[in-house]
Amino acid sequence: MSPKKGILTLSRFMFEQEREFPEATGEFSGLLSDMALAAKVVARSVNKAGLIEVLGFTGDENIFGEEVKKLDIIAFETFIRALDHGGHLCVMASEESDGLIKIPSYHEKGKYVLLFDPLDGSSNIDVNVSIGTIFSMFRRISPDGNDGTLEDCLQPGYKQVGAGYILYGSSTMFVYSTGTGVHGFTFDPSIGEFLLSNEDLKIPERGNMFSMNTGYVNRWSQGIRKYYEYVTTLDAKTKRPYSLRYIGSLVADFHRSLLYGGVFLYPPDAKSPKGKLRLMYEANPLAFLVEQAGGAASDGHTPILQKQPEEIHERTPLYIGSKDEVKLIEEFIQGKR
Ligand code: AHM
Ligand code: MG
Repeated sequence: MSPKKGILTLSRFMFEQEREFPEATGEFSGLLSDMALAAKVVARSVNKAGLIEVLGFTGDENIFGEEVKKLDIIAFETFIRALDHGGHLCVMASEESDGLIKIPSYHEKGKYVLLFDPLDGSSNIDVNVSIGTIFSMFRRISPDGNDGTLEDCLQPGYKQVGAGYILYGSSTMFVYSTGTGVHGFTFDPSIGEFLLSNEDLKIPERGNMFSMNTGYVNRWSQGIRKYYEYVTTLDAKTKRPYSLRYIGSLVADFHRSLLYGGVFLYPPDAKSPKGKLRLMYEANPLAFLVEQAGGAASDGHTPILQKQPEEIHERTPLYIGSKDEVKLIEEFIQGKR
């Protein structure tokens, strides 16, 4: 944090950024503020996750006579409740919902589109390991005033006007970009505010950490296996072997790569020929952030942000992190090494 600026809350930071753009209407900051409010509510539930069994199982009633829901459903509903009435959005889509999520008829329709994964890292939810929310925002292309459409949602990643994630870890962080750098805020529960902790994050161009599920090695293509062999071979000059770090929560693995450099890989494999991760609300928003931070994201052949989506829940291979590492992986995949 810049010492000149002192303590800055997320809302104050957005306000100051907006002042630099006289044409800004404040609508976008309004949307991000709603997002931050939902993040606080979800963080509160995540912090109580271990008590779900104490207070009642899913589908049961807890001691207060309320139905106990799974955390990912709580997160999904919380984001919708925080975002559907602000007048900023015309439509939403999410990993938790098959079709488009409409804004109720009695609420005003805004000019933005939101795609989100409310609680990513499902295998870590019940075991007290970091999980996250990921979000992507576009400007609508359909006429103002009406419901948003599928075309509004299916825009290529380079058209995002904002993206970010919330990391529910040892502390809760809100990291976002609106195209003017990547900024990170850490939640201080004692005052209920996100405070600027990482201004204008830049990812190192190289890194000697890699992050992938090496348990699947026998399902990978030859190119990916060769890359794995490369990073585990001893060579002091290129700082090999690399260190393996894999949490199994995309937001947490990405966050570490952003701060320390290195690369996260989720390749296609014999079981998931298109990879596992979703283009619209996992790969695209993180690709937007990493490029803003000076890094790169690719599917092995094409930059993630250049991919033309065909469906909301489309999957993509993902290689994301330090620029030089992503380039190296592309060379292995394309048989140039
Ligand atoms: P989810 O949407 O069901 O939570 O799956 C996505 C998660 C990512 O957070 C993570 O990178 C990946 O799945 C881990 O998958 P795997 O267990 O196959 O390594
Ligand atoms: Mg997910």
